Amino acid sequence: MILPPYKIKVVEKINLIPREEREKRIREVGYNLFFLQSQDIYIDLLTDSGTGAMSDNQWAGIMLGDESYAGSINFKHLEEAVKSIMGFKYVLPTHQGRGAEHVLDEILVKPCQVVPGNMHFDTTKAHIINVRGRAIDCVIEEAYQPDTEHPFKGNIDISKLEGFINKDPENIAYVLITATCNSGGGQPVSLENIRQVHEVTKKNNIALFMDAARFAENAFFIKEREAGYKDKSIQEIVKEMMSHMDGCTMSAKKDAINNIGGFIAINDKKLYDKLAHKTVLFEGFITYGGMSGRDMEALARGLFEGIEEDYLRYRIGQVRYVGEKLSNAGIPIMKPFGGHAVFINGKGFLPHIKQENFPSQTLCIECYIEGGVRGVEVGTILAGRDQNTGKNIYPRLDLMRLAIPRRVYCSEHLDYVCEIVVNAYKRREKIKGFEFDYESPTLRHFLSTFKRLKN
Ligand code: P71
Repeated sequence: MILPPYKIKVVEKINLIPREEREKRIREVGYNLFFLQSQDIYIDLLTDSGTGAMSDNQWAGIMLGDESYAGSINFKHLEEAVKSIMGFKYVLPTHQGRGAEHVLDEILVKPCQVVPGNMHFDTTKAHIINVRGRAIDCVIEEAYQPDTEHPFKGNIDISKLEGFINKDPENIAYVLITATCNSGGGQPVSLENIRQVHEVTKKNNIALFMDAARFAENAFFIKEREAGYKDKSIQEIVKEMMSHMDGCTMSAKKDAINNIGGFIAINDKKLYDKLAHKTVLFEGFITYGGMSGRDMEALARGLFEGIEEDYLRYRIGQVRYVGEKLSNAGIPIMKPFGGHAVFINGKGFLPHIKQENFPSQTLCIECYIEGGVRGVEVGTILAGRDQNTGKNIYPRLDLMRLAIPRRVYCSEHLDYVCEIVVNAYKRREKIKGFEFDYESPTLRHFLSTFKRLKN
């Protein structure tokens, strides 16, 4: 048994509303789980982003917020934390991860340029497209096979990457490694792969960045799974990962266990000056970037807590616990289990529902009705339409994600979640799919609504 390395000091009441009420609420919001009120949800596994429980140490830091417009001491603490943990020279704060993406892409991506990566997250891709670039996924083939066991399904396929680069090296804006790879199921990237990607980018004089939202969970997997890293500390592994990067973007709402925040960290002073200008324009002055002083203090402290090995072992252990329980009950899930979430294969769970009728969204709706559990679709709705043809994209992975917030739920909560999924599985043959009632034009999972099919 892995023991939790913390105890509970503050609690938040949760409540399970009756089934008829849940059926009514979800119908009223057009079967879009983003539109539910949080009081209508019992266990919320929509995201692990900004939903973690802060420590007493972080809350104490909140009281030390220095809200000066310029020169806040909390920014100094944030800068020191990033420098000491990741080893980069310059830090620019942003309001959250997509703020960092916006600032970086405004400078690095010219129209028609390409950003290859393992598998870009949807906001990352949307920001590349926003500046008229192209986001290309070069993840290894195993990433698309839900049942194949591979220790580093987030790895980049080096020959695919070289293929793109060799076509027109001048047209590559930069290469991005997302660690862990969220869209691929929270799967890690190995240090060997990071080194190989770096060799390719160095040879071609291309910048290499990391989307570091879950960098600490990635480092934990390297320690566990990669030869030669068993006896290294998480801190040492993180330093080695980042030593291959020109910089990173970070959504601090994940591995920094903060409720809001983000940053860009880089080594190059000239690039820093350009990015600083855009930061002021879009996010705020360079010593706050859209965060309050107290947020920056909690973030600086959370970064250190997020790389503690006993915390990571327990956290990733919780995800594994849910994964194993569901798998043992015969539920089709992505393997190996990710760092922050368990991904259920919607097409495998509801094989009678066509992909155009959103099997994974249907599964999310049914788990809410069954027990007030909220997950999120990472499938056809999220994938949207092709930029050129306007046709629906049918992704090879059509999944329901159960993201586990950090330090929030106990084993009993997780047992309950598994019970609810299994109950839905038992009545799966009677479950009907959905179609759009309103289709939102971009990032359509947020704002679209749905109708249930009659037959
Ligand atoms: C996640 C999120 C947040 C989210 C996004 C869309 C719908 C629901 C929840 C955000 C990420 C991420 C990676 C790898 C950048 C961002 C953007 N993930 N990179 O997984 O996972 O960061 O949310 O702070 O702007 O639930 P941001």
